[in-house]
Amino acid sequence: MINVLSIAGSDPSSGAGVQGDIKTFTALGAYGFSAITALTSQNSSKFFKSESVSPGIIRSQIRSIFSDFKIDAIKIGMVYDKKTIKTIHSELKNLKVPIVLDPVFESTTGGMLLCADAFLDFKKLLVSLSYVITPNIPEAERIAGMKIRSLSDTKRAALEINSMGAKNVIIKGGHMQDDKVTDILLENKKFHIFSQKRLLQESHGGGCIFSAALCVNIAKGKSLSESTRLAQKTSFESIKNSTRIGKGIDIARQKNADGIEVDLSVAIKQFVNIKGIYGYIPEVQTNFVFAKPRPKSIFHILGLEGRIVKTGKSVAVVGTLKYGGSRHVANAVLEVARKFPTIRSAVNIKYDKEILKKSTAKRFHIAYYDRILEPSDAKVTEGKTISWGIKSAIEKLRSPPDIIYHRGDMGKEPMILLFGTTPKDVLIKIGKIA
Ligand code: PXL
Repeated sequence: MINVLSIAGSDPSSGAGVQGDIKTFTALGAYGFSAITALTSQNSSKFFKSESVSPGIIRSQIRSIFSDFKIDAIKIGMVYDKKTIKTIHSELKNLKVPIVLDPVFESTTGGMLLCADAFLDFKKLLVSLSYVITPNIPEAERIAGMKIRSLSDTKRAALEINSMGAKNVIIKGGHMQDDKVTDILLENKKFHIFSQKRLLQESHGGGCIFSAALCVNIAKGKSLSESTRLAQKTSFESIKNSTRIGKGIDIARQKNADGIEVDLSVAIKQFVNIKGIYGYIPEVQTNFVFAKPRPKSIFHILGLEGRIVKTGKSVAVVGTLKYGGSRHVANAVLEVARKFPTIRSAVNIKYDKEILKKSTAKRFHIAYYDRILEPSDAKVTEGKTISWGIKSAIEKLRSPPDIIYHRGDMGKEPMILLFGTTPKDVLIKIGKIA
């Protein structure tokens, strides 16, 4: 499970604020917690009132969460006044959890979300606490204290905000006069540019959805640039999907994420965090896949377009999840699923006799093929080798395999493939042998 916390204001129309964040977290497959900093009264036409929650109960909400749950990432939204900022700062300053700071100063309907006299504390105490800050252009202008008229101004503002202590900076380009929307990410002194078609509709909640989606993707262990790309995609789709629910402005609506993507990315994060897992990564590195029910081709199978790679005594995920992203492991699952449709997930690990011994002790169902017996026409066709091998390994099986291995061939590394019904099932099996 991925756990994320929103520290933000209540929006009774549920488009933005804590309610909007919980919807985004849920749509992306995370569990959403909340600590409410302020109450607002607003609807799709008008912003009426707001008031802050007392420091004592804000502190108590945050402590009640951290004393029980393991939080993977935090999003901070509306913080309203000085005492709220001071409370949040003192509660979070010693935590190691990544913080996404969404600087919200004013709502689309004109409501004040940060008091004028709290701005300096906001900069001093919260900007410096953030792993990444996500202003739009007017917010970035205010924080950096400069006008932004061009992409090079945007980059200068990002560098300025970075120098104020925000570890990484995303400036959302929606307010720039341009046919496209260009968001920029400043990460480790390097810029990444993300362009997207401009949508013409105005809606309530799109900015909150961006930062909440960013928060979930960071919590899932994705890289910051991949998290930014996905957050842009999620907010674009939500704005496109916005609905006129009330009499005023449309409200942005999150669409449920692909459950296969959620399950596999959570499992990959857990996999790379297994102690000593680097010892199980083969020379050709590792892929982890999850298929849709009854896959007909590798394009029905989600896998890394890239690999889980060993870097010394740790492992890192390189590349992104895509249908068709894996060939080798995906073709293996495709072949097993033809005969045993309950099998939809697999990972490849280093060949090791000890692992096979342990697997036997755990009563795993183990199958084997010999690459040396492979007909030469299979060898020359890319992707056929694995299909041939898996077919020959499962030919006589009456129940699904847990493991299929081969001992290699001239210049071919031996390999173990571990299968399961879901990525979680695969992880449980790894837990029994690793
Ligand atoms: O979208 C920014 C935002 C954040 N938090 C709350 C809000 C709004 C915008 O209306 O109401 C509580």
